[in-house]
Amino acid sequence: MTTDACRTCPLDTDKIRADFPILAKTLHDGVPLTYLDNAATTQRPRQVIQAMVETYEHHYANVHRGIHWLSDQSTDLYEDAREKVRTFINASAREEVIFTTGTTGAINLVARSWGDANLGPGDEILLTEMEHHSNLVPWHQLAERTGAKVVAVPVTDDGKLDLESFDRLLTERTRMVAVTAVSNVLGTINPIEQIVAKAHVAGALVLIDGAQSVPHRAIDVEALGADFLAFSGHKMMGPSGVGVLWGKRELLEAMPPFLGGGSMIRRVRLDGFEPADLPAKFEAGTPPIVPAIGLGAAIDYLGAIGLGAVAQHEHDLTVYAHRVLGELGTLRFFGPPPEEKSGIVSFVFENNRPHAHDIAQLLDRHGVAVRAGHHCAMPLHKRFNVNATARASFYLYNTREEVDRLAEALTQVQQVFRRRR
Ligand code: C6P
Repeated sequence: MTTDACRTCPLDTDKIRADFPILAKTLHDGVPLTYLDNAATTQRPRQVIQAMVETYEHHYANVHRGIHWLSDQSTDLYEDAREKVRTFINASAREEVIFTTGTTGAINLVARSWGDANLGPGDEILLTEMEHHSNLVPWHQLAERTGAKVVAVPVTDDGKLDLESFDRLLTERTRMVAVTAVSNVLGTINPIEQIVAKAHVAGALVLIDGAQSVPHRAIDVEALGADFLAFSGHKMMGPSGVGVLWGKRELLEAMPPFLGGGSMIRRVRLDGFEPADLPAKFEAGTPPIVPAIGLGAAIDYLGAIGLGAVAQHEHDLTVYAHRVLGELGTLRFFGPPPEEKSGIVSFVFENNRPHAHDIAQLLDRHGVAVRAGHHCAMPLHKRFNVNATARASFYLYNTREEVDRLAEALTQVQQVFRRRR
């Protein structure tokens, strides 16, 4: 198998890879690490690691509490990070950017705060068959608490949303449409602009799960007009433990606080409390100070490279991966055609032998890291009649050589299993 030079890739992957110490790692017997598990979590460049080390070594204290200069420094850096997020997604105000623990934390915040206050029997939450459990379970829990109903838009055989069903299922009962911008299994890029427009005509709000899209393609929340957006720092080269909920100011202002504690109050009495203004109202307790600063550094890094170039690079790798893996002739792929999807390639061997978990384990011997399982999308796997898939997922530092290594390792996996039969 030979590697074609990527003609459309504007990214200098050699230069980028030099920023990521972990990518230079060799595993057992000097096998190089081929990290293709970026939909689960990405790696961090030195610039992000350094921003956090620098903070711990020189600027760290609790935020919004101290009167001392170290606390002022820490607070400034934390609030600078919020401003970087605001600019990155083009939100109109810093008050609309809430730091959470991740996508999961952000969606739970909306389901608990907005959901408990607004939904009741007869109301519907419209989501899709391709949702991650994080955009499914909080709505089920809300339905259990309030008597509202969860309704799901089906997925077509080629892994797209069935938009005719969406039109039919979106009714005057729909109060919230909760949809992922990009499927973490199929790589499907959903038409969120169209979904937002239709949902608003029907009088429903829209929450976009941006976990798999915000790190890879530019989003402009003002232009999109959605109501909420959730995403995670660790999927965009930031640290784990921090994520973002963006919400329209008037909605966030009307919502009751979710968690109670320090920082989220204006005044506390023994017989009650008054919540603080945004964004503090939704940031109870000591927030993820250094992770947020790390996320800000990741945004700087992404900004210097440009999300357009990142998306183009991943597109090239995805099309290339489908071509070379397709040459094996024995893989079943899931999702839309490679030209139409994000950098996620999920597959099984025909007849499911070897099983996805065995594939991942055997690939690991070749230093190739992929994920296998249901990827926290059980209903979607049921839809395609499999209980697990193997998944390769790309980011800006991946190369065609790494795709070749994956294909070569899969060829060997296939040979081992043929001999065993
Ligand atoms: N998907 C994957 O391997 P957290 O864990 O809160 O950072 O992100 C949750 C989440 C929500 N929505 C989508 C579409 C996701 O892909 C994820 C995380 C990882 O696919 C871990 S299960």
